[in-house]
Amino acid sequence: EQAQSVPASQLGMWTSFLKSLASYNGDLSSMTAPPFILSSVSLTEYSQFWTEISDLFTGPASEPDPEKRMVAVVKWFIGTLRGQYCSRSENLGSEKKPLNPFLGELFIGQWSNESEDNKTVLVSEQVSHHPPVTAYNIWNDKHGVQLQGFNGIKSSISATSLTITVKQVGHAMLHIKKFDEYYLITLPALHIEGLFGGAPFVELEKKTHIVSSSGYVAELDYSGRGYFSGKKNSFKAKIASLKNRSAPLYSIKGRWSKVSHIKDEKTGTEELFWDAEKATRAPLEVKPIEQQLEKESRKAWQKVAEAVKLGDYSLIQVEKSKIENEQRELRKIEQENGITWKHECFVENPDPSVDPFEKAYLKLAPQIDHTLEHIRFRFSEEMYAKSAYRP
Ligand code: CLR
Repeated sequence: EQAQSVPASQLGMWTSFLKSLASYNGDLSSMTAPPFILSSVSLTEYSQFWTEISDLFTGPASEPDPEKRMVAVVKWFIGTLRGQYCSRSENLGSEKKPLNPFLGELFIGQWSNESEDNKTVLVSEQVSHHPPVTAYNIWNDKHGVQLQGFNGIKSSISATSLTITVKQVGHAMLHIKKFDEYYLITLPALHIEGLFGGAPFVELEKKTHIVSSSGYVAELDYSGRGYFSGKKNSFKAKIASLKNRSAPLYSIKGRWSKVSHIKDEKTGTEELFWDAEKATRAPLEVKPIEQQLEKESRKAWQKVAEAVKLGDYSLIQVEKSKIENEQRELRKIEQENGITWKHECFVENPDPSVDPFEKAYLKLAPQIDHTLEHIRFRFSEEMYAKSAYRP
């Protein structure tokens, strides 16, 4: 079954790509891969998977009970996973190598839902290039919910099993205005299987947490199809009060890409938690490319994206180098003039006495033994208010 998904003309390239994994240098984005495995979408766009299911994102804000609110937050999080980790495989037949965003690249979009006052807006920015880090802020003012976070990856490769293992750096923070509550959300580790056959896909592993300023904690445990047992995309979760962590209030289990069930540990009753296949994930609306500014993702990558769609290897290289050279030139000019790059909407390592997200993070992180992120990015209302990129 080797490489059955690889177009015949790209088999040679695919084989050398697999061979090059053996001498992996730690930077996935720099590896030359054949066109069939390339995505025409930049990683700055991946932030949208957090809020494609609007009801789940805004739901917690209308839940008066803090315990049930925590359950609603966990449901929203589980609801995001299918989009985050399966959508390329579902829509394009396999996981793909995303475009590596340039410094300052912006991706802006919105879901207008049913009315103009009930919209969810997303601003995503590439805040670092070496190493690549994407930050985002997503909010719905009507419901008073705001999610911000950032992520990068650390990857390693097992040459013997031909698996890419990826740890995510970063975290997300949700704020619910009505209750002035913060939730710290950590990001799952993953690995990429199926490389040998040419149809890679993602599986999640290890644990993540969600911990709230209202005093609840959820521990989520991921597993996949093992050699002897287990099903793809499985997970188990426990929700407990921080005061009494050894006595879970709820337990959840099932498959995050399919169906899961929740059990109320007090009453013993069990019910459907989430059915990922029944949910509709709404695509976000993005300005037509002609109206976008140079730094906006789809505008900047337009030519590369077209070349990827054509599967034209040399055209992809030509168009990519144009962007890379332009970036190199920009960095050179900055250096010559002694200026440093300025982010459009995010602040690096903000002062917790002025940034409520940072303050909440510093309180919540120790509750789940989360190693403090070395560099943190937070959205700045002030910078955004001045930005030319506001929709
Ligand atoms: C980015 C942040 C999102 C969740 C997410 C989903 C899939 C991940 C992606 C993140 C980072 C880049 C990633 C991708 C799957 C494959 C891709 C690890 C974490 C790598 C760079 C591509 C490997 C190349 C093979 C497909 C050949 O919220």
